[in-house]
Amino acid sequence: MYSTTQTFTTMKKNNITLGEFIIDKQTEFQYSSGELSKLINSIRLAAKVVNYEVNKAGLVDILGASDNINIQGEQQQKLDVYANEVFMQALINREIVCGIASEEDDHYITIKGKNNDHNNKYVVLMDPLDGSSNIDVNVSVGTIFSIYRRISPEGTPVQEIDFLQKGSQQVAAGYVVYGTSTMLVYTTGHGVNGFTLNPAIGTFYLSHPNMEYPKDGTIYSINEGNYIHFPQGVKDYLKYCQKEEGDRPYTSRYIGSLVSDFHRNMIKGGIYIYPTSTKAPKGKLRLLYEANPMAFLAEQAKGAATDGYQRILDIQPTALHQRVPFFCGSKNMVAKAGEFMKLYPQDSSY
Ligand code: AHM
Ligand code: MG
Repeated sequence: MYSTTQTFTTMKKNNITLGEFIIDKQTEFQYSSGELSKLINSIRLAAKVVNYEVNKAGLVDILGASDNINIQGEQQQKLDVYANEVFMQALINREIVCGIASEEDDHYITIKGKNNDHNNKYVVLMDPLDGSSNIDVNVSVGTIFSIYRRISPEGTPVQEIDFLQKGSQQVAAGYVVYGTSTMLVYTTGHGVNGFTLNPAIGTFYLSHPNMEYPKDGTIYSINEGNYIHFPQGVKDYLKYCQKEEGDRPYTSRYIGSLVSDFHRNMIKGGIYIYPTSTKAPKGKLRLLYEANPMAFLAEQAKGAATDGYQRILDIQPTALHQRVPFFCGSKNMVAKAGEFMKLYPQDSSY
């Protein structure tokens, strides 16, 4: 039983809100004009709005597919469309970015600044609601975001090259997981911090400071239903995971929501793999909206992310909706999977 004083001390210690944290950390940014802080604040706001909607998804007529088909030919769920609009609006209204690219939209959009100019410095890339197959069935989904400084001259409209930067150029990235509790986890290149939403008052609190992957893990996350379509290196690695030796066999855990699988593996230690396959020769995940932000977070959390051969963050993007195979997780596990991959030539179709 805590005494009144103890309870008070404990609450005080844990009481840092995301808003306070953002202000505290503002000086860590290379160019500390406050714009990046405002940007993360607007993502915080949008996350709360989407969280509210996700949580009552079963109560209103919002479930089910909408009529739109996105650029990858996939049917968008209503909630995907809604989340896309909320994040877009939150960023557009604050007039702090010069452009946004979304997994749900075919093209990037150009945004003017406060004085109807093109002076804003940042671009945002996002997957507003990832894990769409889980929306209708009350399983965790997530939002993923990625932020870069533009490379085209300020004062001119944003260009495609601003979005096609290597992942290593990201200035911030993060995700929101709408799970048993809702968390916002992000990095600005100084480690990874996680904030849990108190839904009663709509405030995110710092609950997971300095998140780090265990160096090793015992969880592997992959859609094994695709096994026969996987490259031989992946098949061999899976057999290695299942072999009885040392701390193996590993446990298989696969939610089918990247954000949730990543989040669990970062906390417990594990590897997430979405490889190429004969069904999806380039993999399924998008380099810009999914792999790059998660890879930045993984490295900041002392984990690793590769395409099976090379570091994700070193890949030069060539198209907005480019796909990439993705191996992400505890450092030693990603390295081990890479050893198996390297025994076979890299698939030339990728
Ligand atoms: P989405 O952007 O259409 O939701 O697809 C990405 C999702 C990831 O969150 C998840 O890990 C993966 O697709 C699951 O794919 P699959 O159902 O093929 O295993
Ligand atoms: Mg997605």
